[in-house]
Amino acid sequence: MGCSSSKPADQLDEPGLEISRRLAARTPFTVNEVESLYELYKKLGSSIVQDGHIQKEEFQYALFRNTSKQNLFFDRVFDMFDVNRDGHIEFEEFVDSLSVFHPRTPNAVKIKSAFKLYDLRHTGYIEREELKDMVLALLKESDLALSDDVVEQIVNKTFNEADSKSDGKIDQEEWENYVEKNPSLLKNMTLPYLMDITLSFPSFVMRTEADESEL
Ligand SMILES: [Ca+2]
Ligand SMILES: [Ca+2]
Ligand SMILES: [Ca+2]
Repeated sequence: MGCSSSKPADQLDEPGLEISRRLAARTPFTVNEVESLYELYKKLGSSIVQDGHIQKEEFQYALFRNTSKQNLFFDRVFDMFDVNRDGHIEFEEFVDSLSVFHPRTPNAVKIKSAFKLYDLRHTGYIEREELKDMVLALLKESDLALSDDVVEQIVNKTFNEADSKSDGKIDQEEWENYVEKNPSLLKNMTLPYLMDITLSFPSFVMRTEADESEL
C-alpha cells in the first residue's frame, strides 16, 4: 500500500473494508470503531496542514490545544505513534498506537510501551536522568511546583526501588516488576473513552469545537 500520496483530506480514500478489517483483527477496536477513528483521523489530519496525514503540530494541537509548548512527554508520544519515523502519523499508525491505550489491551503491552516512552534516548534502559526528566515534565504538565529537593527525593526513591539489580539503570524486566508493584504508573496508558469509540468520539469532537469557540 502506497503512503507517499499527499492528497487534500477531502480527496483521501476511505481506508477500505479490507484495511478496516485488518486493523480490527489486530486491535480491540471493531470495524465500525475503526471507521469512526478514520473520521477523527481525517479531522485531526487536516486541522493545520491539509494533506490528510497527522503532522506533529496537529497532533500536539489535538492533545494540548496549542502548537508551541515544548513538552518532553509529548515528543515521546509522537515518536511512539510515528512508527516508521517519517514525521507524520498515517492512519494505520494512528489506530495501532491508540489501541495501546484501549482499556481491553493487556497490561503487558502497556508496560512495554510505557518503558519505550520513558527510555527517552532509546538506549534500551531507563537511566536516572531520563526518569528525572520525565518526572519534571509530568509535574510541569500538572502545574505542580515542587522544590528541587523534593523532586530529587522522588526520583531517588523511585529509581532505587525500580533498579533492583543496582546497576544504575532500569532494564525491561526491572521495569515490569516495578510496575506490577505500582500499577498506578499505568494510569496514563489507558484512555477510558476508547472503550466505546463510536459513541464517545462524536461528543468528544463536538466538545472540542465548543471549547474553541469559547476562546
Ligand atoms: Ca509515520
Ligand atoms: Ca535510556
Ligand atoms: Ca538495573
